Amino acid sequence: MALTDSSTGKIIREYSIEQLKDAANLMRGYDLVALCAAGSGHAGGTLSIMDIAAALYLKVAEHDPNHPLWYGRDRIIWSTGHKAPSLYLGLAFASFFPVEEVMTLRKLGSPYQGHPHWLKLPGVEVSTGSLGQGLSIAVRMALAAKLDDQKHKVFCLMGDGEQQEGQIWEAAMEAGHFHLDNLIGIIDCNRLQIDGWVKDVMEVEPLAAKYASFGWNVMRIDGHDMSQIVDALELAKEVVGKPVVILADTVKGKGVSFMQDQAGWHGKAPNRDELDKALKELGLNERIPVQQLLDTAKRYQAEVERKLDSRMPKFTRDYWWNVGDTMKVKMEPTRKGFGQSLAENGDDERVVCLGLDISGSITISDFYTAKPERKKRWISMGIAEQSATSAAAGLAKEGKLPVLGTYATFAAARNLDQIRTSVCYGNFNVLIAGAHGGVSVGPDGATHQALEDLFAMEGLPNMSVVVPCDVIETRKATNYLLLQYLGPKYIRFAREATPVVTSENTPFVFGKANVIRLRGEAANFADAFETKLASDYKTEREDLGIVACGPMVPEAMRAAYILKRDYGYESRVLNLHTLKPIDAEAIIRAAKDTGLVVTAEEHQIGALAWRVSGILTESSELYGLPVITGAIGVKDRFGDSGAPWELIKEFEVSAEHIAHKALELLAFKKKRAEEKREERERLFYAGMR
Ligand SMILES: Cc1ncc(C[n+]2csc(CCOP(=O)(O)OP(=O)(O)O)c2C)c(N)n1
Repeated sequence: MALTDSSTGKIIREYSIEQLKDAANLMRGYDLVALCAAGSGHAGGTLSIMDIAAALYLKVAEHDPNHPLWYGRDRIIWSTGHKAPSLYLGLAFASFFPVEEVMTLRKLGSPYQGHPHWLKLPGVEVSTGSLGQGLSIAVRMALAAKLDDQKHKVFCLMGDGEQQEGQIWEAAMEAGHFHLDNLIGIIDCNRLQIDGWVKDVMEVEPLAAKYASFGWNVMRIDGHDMSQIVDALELAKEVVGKPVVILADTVKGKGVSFMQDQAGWHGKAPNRDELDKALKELGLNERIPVQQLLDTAKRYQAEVERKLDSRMPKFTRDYWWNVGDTMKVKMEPTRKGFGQSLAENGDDERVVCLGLDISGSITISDFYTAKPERKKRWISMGIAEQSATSAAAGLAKEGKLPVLGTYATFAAARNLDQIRTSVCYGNFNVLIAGAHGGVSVGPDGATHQALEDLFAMEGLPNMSVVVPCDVIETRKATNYLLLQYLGPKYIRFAREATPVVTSENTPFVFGKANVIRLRGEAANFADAFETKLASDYKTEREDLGIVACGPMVPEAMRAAYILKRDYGYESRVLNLHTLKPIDAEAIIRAAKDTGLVVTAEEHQIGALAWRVSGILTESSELYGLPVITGAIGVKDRFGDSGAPWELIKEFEVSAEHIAHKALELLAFKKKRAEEKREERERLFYAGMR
């Protein structure tokens, strides 16, 4: 069967093998145009899985583009979420929506998110992106079909690197246990993952023997031979009494010579030249209206920017980073500081680093890059955050100083119970790096944006939490946590280039906040400010305090600049780089001295705001004193694809939003002071009478 009209049962379009091959080739071309327009994404894996996507969406799966939720449809679970464009193109070619729309891929507000989101796009069955979860969902959907006596099939697409996730094997065991013959797993065996060859990162083979031992029927095919793909899928539908897994041998980057078998093309998009070259190789340069498609993407993007800018709070001039002639700032990725520290301190024989298949990107591999002899203290774990966390506890128990890191959401949420029980309860000396924190992974979208990690990390007994504000502070914080601090520790930093606002001389004392004060304009933004340890700072009777951590520190500084230049207000910016243990004294003093505190966090509101309010409400020094508070942060919503700086605007966490909130509260503070003065006068005159 294939594309079906669900009301009549008639086939909408029948594809021949030749037509499927051609469709897959065209889909590869559109994929590369969409990635080029997005400026990011995953070329390698989308190309390797495209023949399977074409066979499934155009020929094998029974579904109806006009009724995406038709109950009798086959379900396709896209567990390998980063290959979302192949899924989108499968649906587009099956006429669920026009292919031109896919060109808005990875842009703010687009239904074509970096990772698939079923609530945004008809035809997408479930939301994925955190690897290893799809098969469990598919198992339950297959069981649900059995419960309801339904005949439809559930397909689940996975990667071979993805097989390293332990959850896959729980699901594999369940499917075998329940004899789910309506479940068909397909593994895109392109033999590569991010850190290199799967066999070197963490061997998963022999997959056939493993699945067979869990009671699955196993088929192995050439994943680029269209006849073999279609035959295997059709055959799989006929198997009785067992789930089926199709191991499809593929080539990452298939079809484009310079992308084939190259790990470097895993998470990369072609530029315009590379796109033209690739399309030529695919024989598509005459068949795809490239410029027209890129223009569609450009128009969408222009509208995104126009809308965002129209919603921004306005001031006397544009204060955005590096727009003016003065107050220029240097930008550098915060993550580099982490790698620099590991490179500097890695000679200590106790240091052991654990790789989680994102090593270059988060800079943890800098530990051994210049010193290959350290490789013996490098443990590649594969995509296995839970096991790696408990493994780190084991290393710490034996006197090592283990470091592990990945996307903050997989470093602090995927493995939360392991952090809680293996690491924190045992009070082990494990350094966990929540890399690519907050909105800094932009176009990857909600599944990859850690906006909740700090809640859990702060809430764990024994855990210390540091959120440095720039590349230099990240290096200093890592130095301290790695070699001097004993116990469970979490450091969170960003992926993107962010403003460098500290220097070698800026104090960094674990657990102690810094006060940052604007001292006038300067050619360089950082030079316009003076920074002192909060405990060394004497009040200057400022109008407000802005308490910030991480990338919100530079934003808070810029807000202080806006408030001073446009309104004459003085702000005391507190850089609260250590969230736990928190510098309560610095917060209480800021509240007492100014009477107005705004918190700023690149996180769901609360990791910082609620801790600060907790301190303010509990402090006996503040009993009876009026303190006005406001909070800037993400307002209880999931993330979205978009450029990181766009997301700063979208989530309303920019300096402009901090300044706007501060002005609202300052007006309130002024009004209250006015009312108090009038009350005092009234009482005075009443006393005279
Ligand atoms: C739980 C989780 N950990 C890490 C990642 C980051 N990540 C995205 S793709 C990828 C490699 C996947 O390898 P594989 O399954 O072989 O896919 P392919 O190489 O075919 O793209 C990783 C580690 C993720 N998305 N989810």
